[in-house]
Amino acid sequence: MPESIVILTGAGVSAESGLGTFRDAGGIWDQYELEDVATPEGFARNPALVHDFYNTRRENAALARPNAAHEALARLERLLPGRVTLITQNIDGLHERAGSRRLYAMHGRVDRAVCAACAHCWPSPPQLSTQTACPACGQSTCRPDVVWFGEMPYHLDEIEQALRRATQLVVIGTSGTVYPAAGFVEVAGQLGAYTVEINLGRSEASDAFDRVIEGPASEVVPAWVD
Ligand code: BJW
Repeated sequence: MPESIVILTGAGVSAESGLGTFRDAGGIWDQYELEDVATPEGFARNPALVHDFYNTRRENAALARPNAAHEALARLERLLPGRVTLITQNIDGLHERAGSRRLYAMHGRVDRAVCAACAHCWPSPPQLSTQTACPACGQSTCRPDVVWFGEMPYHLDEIEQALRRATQLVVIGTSGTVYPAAGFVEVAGQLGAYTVEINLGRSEASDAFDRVIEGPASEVVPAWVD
């Protein structure tokens, strides 16, 4: 079977670019209630709060730079054409900016907006608000194009295909607590893939992996790639 490497990344891969993780001490969920800012119900209750939250994160993402881990993963894709698929839970766009192209952003992109009325999707202005009009239908029902709890992640069919083909699954910088991504190690492992976790420390999912490499992504990922 030809080698097919699937990589899943989470917030930890962007931590050394200065973007906060969610569940580490002092992380995003220590500052905000996730029910308020990352659910459709929270957005319905207080859209201004949710817009503020994502406007700040959009600005932080735009100011951030890809780090050595993002760059190494883009290099791996160029070294093994057609054999590397990157799945990210991150909305920050740093993998794309590092040069990754075979990429599925399963939780969306903070630099895109979507209209809740007509589903039109377009590059977000720096500040979205309850006044922003959809360029297609004119309604002021815009939201960031990200996936909240209770919503269906993007590209699940393509991701399932990639997991079925995978000979190796490498999971980098994610706590393994949010589904369906948290279940990918079981799916790929049951289908015979060799599974590797790269994380600062052990995660809730570590026991499910064939190999666990502990350390900062910006050091461990380039060492694993090269
Ligand atoms: C480093 C590092 C360094 C730090 N180097 N490492 C029970 C069973 C199954 C499912 C459910 C269930 N109950 C509820 C559900 C569904 C729910 C869910 O999973 N809930 C759980 C909390 C239990 N999931 C959903 O609702 C999803 N949709 C869904 O399931 O649809 C139905 C469906 C059915 C069947 C098939 C498929 C689908 C949608 C989930 C949407 C998540 N959205 C968020 C926010 C939106 C985007 C945004 O604002 O950014 O996505 S939540 C947040 O968590 C964000 C992240 O992408 C996601 C994962 O976080 P991540 O990346 O793992 O970050 P952290 O902070 O948790 O971890 C960071 C890690 O990095 C740590 O381990 C550190 O150690 C490490 N680290 N520095 C290396 N330098």
